[in-house]
Amino acid sequence: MSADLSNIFSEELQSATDLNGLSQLRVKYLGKKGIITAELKALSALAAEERKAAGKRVNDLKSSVEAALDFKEASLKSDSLRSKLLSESIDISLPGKSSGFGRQHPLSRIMSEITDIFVRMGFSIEEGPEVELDRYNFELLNIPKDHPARDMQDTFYVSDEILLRTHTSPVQVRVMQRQKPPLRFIAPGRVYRCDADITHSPMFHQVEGLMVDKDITFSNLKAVLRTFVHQMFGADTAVRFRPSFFPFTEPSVEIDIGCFLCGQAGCRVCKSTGWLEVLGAGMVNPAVLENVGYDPDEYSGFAFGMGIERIAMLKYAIDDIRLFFDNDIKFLKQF
Ligand code: FA5
Repeated sequence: MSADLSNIFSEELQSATDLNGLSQLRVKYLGKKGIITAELKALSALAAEERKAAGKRVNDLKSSVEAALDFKEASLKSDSLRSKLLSESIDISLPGKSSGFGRQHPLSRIMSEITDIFVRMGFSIEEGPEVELDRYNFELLNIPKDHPARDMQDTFYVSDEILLRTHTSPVQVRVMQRQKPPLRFIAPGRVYRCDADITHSPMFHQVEGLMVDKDITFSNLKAVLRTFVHQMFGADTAVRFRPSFFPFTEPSVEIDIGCFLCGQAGCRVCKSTGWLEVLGAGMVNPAVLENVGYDPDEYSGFAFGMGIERIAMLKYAIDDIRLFFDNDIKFLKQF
């Protein structure tokens, strides 16, 4: 009887081709009401002398059925894993998804080029607040209230005494108030003016520069700024110092460079003049030195200030300042 059962089980085991069928088979033979379970129960009805041999047969059968079921289950599981892996195989020849490389914004690049040049000439870097007091932005720079020079810089006021700085020049005053000469620093940063067209933005960047010591002369100003222009725009660039006016410098100059776009022949960018304006500068007005407690008979200095967007526009031949702030990836990718 057990030999028959064993054969029947073997056939059924062979025809179980998935885990579900196998589990039904396990219930059929070994479950509570299973065939082998029933045989085990039936042992108690046998006479004692038969029970031992019959018990051994049934138990052997039970063990071999269990072992066969476990073996088949393991092999079905590994088959299904194998076919799952095959069906999910990864094509490693497909190109990966590129996340793209970032790059520096053109204004940040120009800003670091400028700061690098001055740091190489021994200038340190200072900072000042963007929300500034009228006192520092104007008064201590020799621009009293109601002075017509205030019209040169259209100002965003927070209150009567507080404003968004219109230039980086207040950093001159702040540093001079807290340090004694010799001074040699630049102050890069954001500034704000109520001004907007294709060459003017309400927020833009400037780099201020100041050098104060005994015996600083206009020759020092010329040497430092000529060196800057040559390193920034090329050693052959023509430089011109043209008289100008700023209340905080006396004398004051605008520094023009020969237009490198047309080789000074005259073009749309230089408005046919052959020259491009890049910097404002001058000898620090003695009135400003006095305002910060320096003795103008003992100390003298020069200061300069430039617009970063303007320099970037010239260097990269960009004719609309708004392109810097639109953050259009097609524009930014070109630098
Ligand atoms: C000044 O701001 C002076 N503080 C510069 C200075 C410093 C002179 C130290 C002497 C000594 P000005 O107003 O010209 O100067 O501005 C300097 C530069 O800022 C300009 O040449 C221009 O390049 C840039 N600029 C001015 N307004 C804007 C604007 N709205 N958008 C973009 N750039 C601007």
